[in-house]
Amino acid sequence: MTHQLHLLCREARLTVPHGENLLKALLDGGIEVPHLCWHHHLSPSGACRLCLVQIHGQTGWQAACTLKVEKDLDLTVFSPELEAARRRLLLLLMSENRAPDDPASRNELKELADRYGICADDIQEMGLRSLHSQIDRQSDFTSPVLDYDAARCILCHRCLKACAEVQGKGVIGLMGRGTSSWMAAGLPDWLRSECDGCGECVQACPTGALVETPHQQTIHLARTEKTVRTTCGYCGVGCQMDLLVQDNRILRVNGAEDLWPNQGRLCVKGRFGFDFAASSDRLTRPLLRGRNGFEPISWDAAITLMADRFSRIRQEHGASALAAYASAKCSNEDNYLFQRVVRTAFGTNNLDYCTRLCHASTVTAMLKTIGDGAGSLSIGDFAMADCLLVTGNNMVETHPVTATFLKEGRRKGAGLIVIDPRWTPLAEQADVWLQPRLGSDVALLNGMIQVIFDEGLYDETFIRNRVAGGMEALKTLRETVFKLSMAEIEARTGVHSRSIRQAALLYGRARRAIIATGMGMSQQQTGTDNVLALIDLMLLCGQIGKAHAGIAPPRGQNNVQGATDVGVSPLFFPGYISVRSEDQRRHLAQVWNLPPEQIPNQPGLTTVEIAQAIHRREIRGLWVMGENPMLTDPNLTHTEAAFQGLDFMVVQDIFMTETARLAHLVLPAACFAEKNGTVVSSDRRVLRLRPALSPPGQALPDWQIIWRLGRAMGLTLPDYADESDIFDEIARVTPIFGGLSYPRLEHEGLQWPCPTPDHPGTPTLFLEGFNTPDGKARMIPVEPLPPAEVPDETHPFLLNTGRLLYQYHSSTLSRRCEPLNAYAPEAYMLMHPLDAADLEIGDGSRVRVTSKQGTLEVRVRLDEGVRQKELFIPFHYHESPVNRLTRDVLDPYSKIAPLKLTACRVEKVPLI
Ligand SMILES: Nc1nc2c(c(=O)[nH]1)N[C@H]1C(S)=C(S)[C@@H](COP(=O)(O)OP(=O)(O)OC[C@H]3O[C@@H](n4cnc5c(=O)[nH]c(N)nc54)[C@H](O)[C@@H]3O)O[C@H]1N2
Ligand SMILES: Nc1nc2c(c(=O)[nH]1)N[C@H]1C(S)=C(S)[C@@H](COP(=O)(O)OP(=O)(O)OC[C@H]3O[C@@H](n4cnc5c(=O)[nH]c(N)nc54)[C@H](O)[C@@H]3O)O[C@H]1N2
Ligand code: SF4
Ligand code: SF4
Ligand SMILES: [Mo]
Repeated sequence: MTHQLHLLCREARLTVPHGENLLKALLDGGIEVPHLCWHHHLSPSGACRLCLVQIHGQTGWQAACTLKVEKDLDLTVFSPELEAARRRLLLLLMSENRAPDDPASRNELKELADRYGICADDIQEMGLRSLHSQIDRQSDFTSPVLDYDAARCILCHRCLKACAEVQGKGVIGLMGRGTSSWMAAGLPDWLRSECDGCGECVQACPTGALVETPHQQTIHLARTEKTVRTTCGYCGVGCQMDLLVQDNRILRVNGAEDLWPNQGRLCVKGRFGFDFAASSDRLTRPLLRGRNGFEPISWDAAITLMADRFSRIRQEHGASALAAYASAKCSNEDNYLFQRVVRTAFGTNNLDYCTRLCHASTVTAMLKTIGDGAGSLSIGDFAMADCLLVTGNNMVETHPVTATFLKEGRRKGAGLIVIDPRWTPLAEQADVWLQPRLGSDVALLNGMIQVIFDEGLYDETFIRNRVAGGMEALKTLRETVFKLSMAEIEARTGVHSRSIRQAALLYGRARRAIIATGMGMSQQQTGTDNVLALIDLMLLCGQIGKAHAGIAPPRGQNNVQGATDVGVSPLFFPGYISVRSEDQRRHLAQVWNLPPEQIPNQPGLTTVEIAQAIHRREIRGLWVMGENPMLTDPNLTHTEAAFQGLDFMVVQDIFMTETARLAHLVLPAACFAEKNGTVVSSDRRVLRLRPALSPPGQALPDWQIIWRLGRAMGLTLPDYADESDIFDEIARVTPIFGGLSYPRLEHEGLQWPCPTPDHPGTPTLFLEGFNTPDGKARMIPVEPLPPAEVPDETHPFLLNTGRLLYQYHSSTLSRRCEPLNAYAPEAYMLMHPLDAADLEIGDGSRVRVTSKQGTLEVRVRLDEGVRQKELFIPFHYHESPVNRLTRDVLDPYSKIAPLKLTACRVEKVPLI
């Protein structure tokens, strides 16, 4: 239903949907109604009253932002009286504003004052200034990332609402009373509050009362060179952002309003984690390792050397003696060209990347059951579902912007189940937090499935219509899950059956439930089984194949989704087509202009298998683009020995990493902010990267390095004019990208599959059928295996590893950003206070942690959020390299390593 707004003052008419906010309707209709406290992402407060309107037939004036359009209205927005009232209100607000102009921040109040021709004398005449200067409103300059200057604050409440309503944090409150009140982040100050530094409040502030601390003194809006819209270079949420550039440096980042996937929201890394790009540590020239360390060489010499050495290894030992790691930090264009060159110049499918240590088991289980390994839904669905099950995923810290949508859903009443052996910030908000023993998820999930059977909560129609085998499959599942009694499940998981039941009922009774599954589930020796059990639960309850329901494995790196989409895989060509497909091999050969035989058609080795094959001297040459396995691969001592034995190793990175130090040749690449290209987010959205900076020194965009090598190794690669040419080639050989092109992605991303130029993209997968040959899903029942790693007398603890909000993987980027380090400067190990008491270890003391694989030292943090006899260490810190401890035995199906489960002992380090 729509209504008519008749603006008597303008002789204008607007047609407006029923229930629309009146101010928004007027603004959308091009009527420039003055306003300060209102923002279309926030609930209206009517605090500034500048948007006063007169509605005919009603007495008095009303703030348009507080009204909904529920019938046709005749109204006046501009009249001499209304304008005079606005001017008075502005004078009052200006009189509270005592700070000088700030060249670094936009000031909407000042802009309005200018519009109304208000000058300093006018304010003086009000006689209010002296009164306000006596009021004690407290500023706060303690946060590492923001300053609050009370003298600029007009109490519009936008920051408070942004923190509470958009980010779901509720850190900011109002202190004091009346005109002497001010905004504060808890007690005693911003630094020691719950604020996590996301900066949403800064972005919302209309007057510059809240500003970013970093670079505040340098930014000069009038001197800003450009603002560049691009995609965040950290995690797989894919936030759209505007980089403000001055003197070839990024000085500020804002979320791009009204675009998916983030709708203007950012987290602390996206907003404050950019200084690495300008770091003086950046690699600027190709470097060759000689007797006296690394020496600079020319690009031509570097490429010739690389081509010669890799070609020689291939001639002497065969194509399978070469291998390559691609990068989820690089664009689709980089990765596509990388796999093309590795397949055709190296001649091998020994081609993998960090996804193998990440969601490999999730993807394997999803491919087996529903035929597609990508998230089935869109990020906005987290705010639309009525039940959210988050398992093995610390979403608030690792996908912070996705978590804001989840919290929005929660505020609308969605149930929340969290499954994690360790406390996470989301556990606090959950209806049920199940805290199973590390590695006991199959038993736990089978317990939940038992409850669904007992209560008859399964979706028979869905099972009959959409699951292969129908009711027979249901029977098999029932037989399998009931093999263990609930008492045995309690004993294995350490979770009370009452909680298992509560969680199962919440999920089983939901109308639209979403599962988010993360590393706790996938990085296990039984990773594939874990996710199979989870999918059994989902299929049993029919919670996929409809809107606002399904499974979302929040993808990790900024382009981990895209890298496999475009063919970085030992198993798949671009578009998830098997390397054994002769049809696709022929099609690729035609596009790549070479004989089909030049494209290898046998599966290659995976990441950890490659390291193991290097150890056996079966692989002798390795090209690493944008990965740092010397901190991130399991069992580092083994990996290190392997890499040291290589005949030739090239590392292409933006910094001299732990891995680069072992290389023969190090190549300098451009970083995300210096690149043109595309990436794919967790929800299959193909998004643009745009260059904001020029690369330092001789550093080059990755694809150009790859192209040069390919040519030097004898390939006839096209003379791509730019990245969009490469993208067009990707679209030709990748059916799910078939309808995409740079012009279509210019404004906003599109979600694959998008097979034709007129296809609108696909927000929800499987509405019609699954990606299996018969369109039906497979239920694959699993029984819990006996744990492969059990604590014993010598190694009585189980170690869990993972992430912190402020650091990112091997921290090559995040530790070069001061604001992030200010929050998380050093490594620590979480240990239960009772375990610490047994070992007489105090909070903050240093300990040595030893597994069968290796040892490290770290400081202890006592924490009741871990179970007794379990430990947690983040893997971001090279001083305490967790992967010295972890194992490299593999899940047989996905080849993932059990990074979340290592038996260890803990000893006090004697004080010297
Ligand atoms: N700040 C930050 N954000 C990141 C990253 C980063 O390095 N820093 N990395 C990105 C990448 S690549 C990825 S893959 C994602 C990963 O994001 P997440 O999946 O959230 O990754 P983790 O923190 O490694 O592990 C998640 C949780 O699994 C739990 N867990 C451990 N063992 C078990 C178990 O046996 N069962 C269950 N149910 N849970 C268990 C851990 O306690 C932990 O809370 O994050 C991305 N985002
Ligand atoms: N113990 C333990 N180990 C883990 C995990 C865990 O939870 N626990 N998680 C695993 C997971 S999920 C993942 S994804 C992996 C991550 O493992 P990695 O991918 O090895 O981790 P990063 O530190 O992100 O490495 C990326 C590298 O790319 C470089 N880089 C950044 N941008 C560019 C660019 O544009 N071009 C080039 N050429 N280089 C660039 C960075 O400097 C950095 O050296 O770690 C895994 N290892
Ligand atoms: S920075 Fe983020 S968490 Fe901190 S007060 Fe502002 S909105 Fe809230
Ligand atoms: S949530 Fe991820 S993509 Fe978004 S700003 Fe944070 S790190 Fe960047
Ligand atoms: Mo990852």
